[in-house]
Amino acid sequence: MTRSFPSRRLSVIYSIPTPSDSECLSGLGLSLPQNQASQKEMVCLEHSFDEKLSLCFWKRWLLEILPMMSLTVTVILLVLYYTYSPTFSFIYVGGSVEIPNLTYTSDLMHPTSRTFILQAEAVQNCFAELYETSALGNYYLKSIIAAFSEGKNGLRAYYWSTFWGPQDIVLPIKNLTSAYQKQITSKKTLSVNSSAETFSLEEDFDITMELFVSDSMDYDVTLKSATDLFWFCLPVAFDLYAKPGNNRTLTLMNPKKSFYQWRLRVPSDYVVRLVVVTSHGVTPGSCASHRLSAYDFLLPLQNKIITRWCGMSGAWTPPVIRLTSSSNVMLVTFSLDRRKESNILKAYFQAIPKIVCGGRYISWNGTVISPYYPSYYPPNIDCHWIIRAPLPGYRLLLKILVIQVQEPSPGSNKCDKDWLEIDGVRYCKPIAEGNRIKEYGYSVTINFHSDELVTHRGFYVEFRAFSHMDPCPRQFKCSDKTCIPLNNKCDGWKDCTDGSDEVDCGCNPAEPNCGNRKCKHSSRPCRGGDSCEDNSEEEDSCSYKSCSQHTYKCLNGKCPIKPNPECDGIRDCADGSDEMNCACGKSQIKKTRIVGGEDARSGKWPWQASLHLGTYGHVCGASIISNRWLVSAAHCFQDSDSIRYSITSGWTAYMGTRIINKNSNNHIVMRPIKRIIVHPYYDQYISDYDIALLEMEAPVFFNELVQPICLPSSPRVFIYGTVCYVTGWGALKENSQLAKTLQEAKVKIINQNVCMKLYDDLITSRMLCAGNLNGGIDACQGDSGGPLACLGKGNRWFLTGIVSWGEGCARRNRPGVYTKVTALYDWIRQYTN
Ligand code: 4AZ
Repeated sequence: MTRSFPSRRLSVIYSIPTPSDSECLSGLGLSLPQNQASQKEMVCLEHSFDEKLSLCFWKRWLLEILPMMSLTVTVILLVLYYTYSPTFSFIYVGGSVEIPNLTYTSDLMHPTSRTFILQAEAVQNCFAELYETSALGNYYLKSIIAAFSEGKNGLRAYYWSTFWGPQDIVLPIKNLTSAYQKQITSKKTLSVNSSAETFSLEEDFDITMELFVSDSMDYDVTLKSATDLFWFCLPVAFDLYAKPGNNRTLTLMNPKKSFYQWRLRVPSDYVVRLVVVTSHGVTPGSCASHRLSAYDFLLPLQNKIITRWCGMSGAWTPPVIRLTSSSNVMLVTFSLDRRKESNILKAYFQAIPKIVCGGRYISWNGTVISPYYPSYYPPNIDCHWIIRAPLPGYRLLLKILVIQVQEPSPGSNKCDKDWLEIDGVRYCKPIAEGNRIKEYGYSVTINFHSDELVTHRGFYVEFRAFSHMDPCPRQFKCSDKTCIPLNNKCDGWKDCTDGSDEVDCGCNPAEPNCGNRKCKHSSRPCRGGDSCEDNSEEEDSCSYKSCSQHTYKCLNGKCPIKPNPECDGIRDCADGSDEMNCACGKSQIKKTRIVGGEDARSGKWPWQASLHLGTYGHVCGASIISNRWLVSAAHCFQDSDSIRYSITSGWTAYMGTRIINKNSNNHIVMRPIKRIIVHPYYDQYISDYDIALLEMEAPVFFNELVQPICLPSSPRVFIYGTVCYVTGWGALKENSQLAKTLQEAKVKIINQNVCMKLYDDLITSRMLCAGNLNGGIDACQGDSGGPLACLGKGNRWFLTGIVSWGEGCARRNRPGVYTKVTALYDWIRQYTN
């Protein structure tokens, strides 16, 4: 069937304007199903062959009479058409139907597969039969099945139906389609037989339909393909499926086309989580040239957008963003300006179990968060919580720490789209610091609603019970009347902003407390150096237990009972092997940022190296672990579009330096890098195994400013509260300049489970988190590869972590993530022993 249509008529809202001078328009004239593109080529060829034959026979007639006749007829038709016809335009509607009794198979994921084509034809014919025999039959053009997915009870098909008609048929189309839900249910079987397979819609199948309108931003390319008019400029489409536990990647590096789409699917009882790691080229700003959109559907429908980033290409990198769908599918579209360089998209998706939100809490304190926080909450969700104080007489205090939800419609003051509702009051806009805390009664009701469009990070609310007689029940009351968990009292860390949790800990100022409610007795040091009063220090130096992967093993094969026995100044192994190879980790200070840190004193961190690349200067940090080897982060050596970071030549390590680019110091040591060994399992998308070993061209000679740090062996444990410092010349704040003087910052090791929650399960067993959950102190850009050094019992520093990643720098609840050195000890030793 060949049809051509005037292309200049536009339509609104439900109809999609036909682009008039798109490059795709040239060559228009035939309309065939998307999956019959090759057939179209054949038709074109046959036409030109026929024309050649006809030319000989009808030459005169064709040249003289026919042009005159056809011109006259065309003019008459055009006059009649424009005089009498109402304004017609294309009307596209998209939706999905679920067909029970049919199962989704992997073949149905690929539009070019035979299974897909046959199954799609069966459903398309069903639509055609229904619409063509309806009152709107004259306007109906065709239906196209664009995709299939696993439905709740069968097969879900995603369709576009195209009409050509006046605007006033939009409403009837909607009504008709709703009516079809019932009609299709009682329809006769539609089957497609082929020699190999039979696809049929059962006689009593139950179809559920949804009717939507296409998203005008992404319609142009997607619909072009869907409606076949523009088959020759099909978007590049990827169909992906992730099983639970798998991460599937979506990557584009300097793409050659200008429109890409990914149809993401997971099993029907899961939802899709999309993690966008990098999207260079997509910045805040205009949507005209670049946009990255995610839809809660497999078609680009305007009322199914979860989120969209727009803009011009540039250096802006959004933080890692996580989005969640409300069902088992998501469509991601990336539209870009090919003329701009360095367009990059790095993302992956995974199947995550659907959560049931809401519940009842009876608790002294706790948190209520939006579903999947800090991932974007899914569209179309309602949650209901009831919180109650544990005892009568107590009231609840709620603090809204984060609220980022879809804001109301322009001009509306009411929260009419997404909202958090606490005791009947709706919140949907940012709240001023002073208005975040409110007192409620004995119990409080919290509701959360998200509509089907546009989602954000959501909300994070802390609650605690209190009474005026007992302001901090089961908690410690700081002098400024804030409450902190009892465990944080005298743990060696200032948790109250005024530090009142670390006074009255039974230690005098000269003997500061060292955690576990113990004091550091400088006057009565434990054997091997100043340390905390800890019975383990006084243990029988040669008591052993049975060995396991969690125990330290002496060279003689025995395993001391004592945790972390190596290099603590005490001979715990009878063969003394725990104290061999301990010429490391000693600070050599003679006299006496990172974000939120301070200038380091000269010689305090003698293992810190600065890695320079050619003329770029300082790029990453590293740690000296022996006279030939440095340890750094694998991500420092990943090539970019314009810079070959992976090539050894060009890299130089500077050691014994405190102020960058200042060569006045005689102790400064420079060594070219001879070999870069990136961990073979390094995963650039999630920064797993983010470690690299660098072999120096020539060995270094140690001096007071150049020393190796101790490597902690695999069984070593760094308990919460261990004193750790991160050091480097990285940015002093997010997106700002590098530091000139080496910065140091004291950070806390953060519990792995807590960090997993904060980072949405992105923390693997090769990572550890450290920082301050209140924000303000952290590593930052340029610190990567540098050391997180923790003090061991023998007053030696151990390389506990390697600066790897984190969301921004020094943000609240976004601690720094480090490569966990103990997890990779054997790999390091394999090369560097
Ligand atoms: C970086 O880009 C980087 N806040 C390093 C550390 C952190 C963030 C970014 C942690 O090198």
